[in-house]
Amino acid sequence: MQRKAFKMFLLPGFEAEYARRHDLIWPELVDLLHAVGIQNYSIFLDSETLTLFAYLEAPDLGALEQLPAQEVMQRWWKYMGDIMQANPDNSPVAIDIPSVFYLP
Ligand code: RM4
Repeated sequence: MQRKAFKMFLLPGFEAEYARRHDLIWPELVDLLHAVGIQNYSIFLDSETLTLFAYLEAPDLGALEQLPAQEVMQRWWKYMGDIMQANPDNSPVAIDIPSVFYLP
C-alpha cells in the first residue's frame, strides 16, 4: 500500500459547512475514489490556520492521476470551490506533504 499526505485550505467561516458536505458526500464520488484504489481517506482540519490535512492510502498512487478527468470529480470540485482555496480549474489548491516517519 502506498501513502499520500497533502494539505488544502479552507476559506474562513466554512468549518461546519465543510464537515457537513463531507458527511453528505455523494455516493458516486465515494465509488470513484474507491475505484482508483483509495482507502482510509482522512481529512483533518487545523482550525487555527484553516489548513486541511489529508491522508490516504492506495495500492498505486499513479491511479489517482485519472481523477481530474472524471466528471464526478469535476462536479465535486466545482461544488467545493466556494469554500476552499481553488485553482482556476476549480480543483482545490493542494500541496503534497512528504513523509518523514513511518511506523507500520
Ligand atoms: C475535498 C476536496 C478533495 C476531495 C475530497 C473528497 O474537499 O475536494 O479534492 O478529494 O473533498
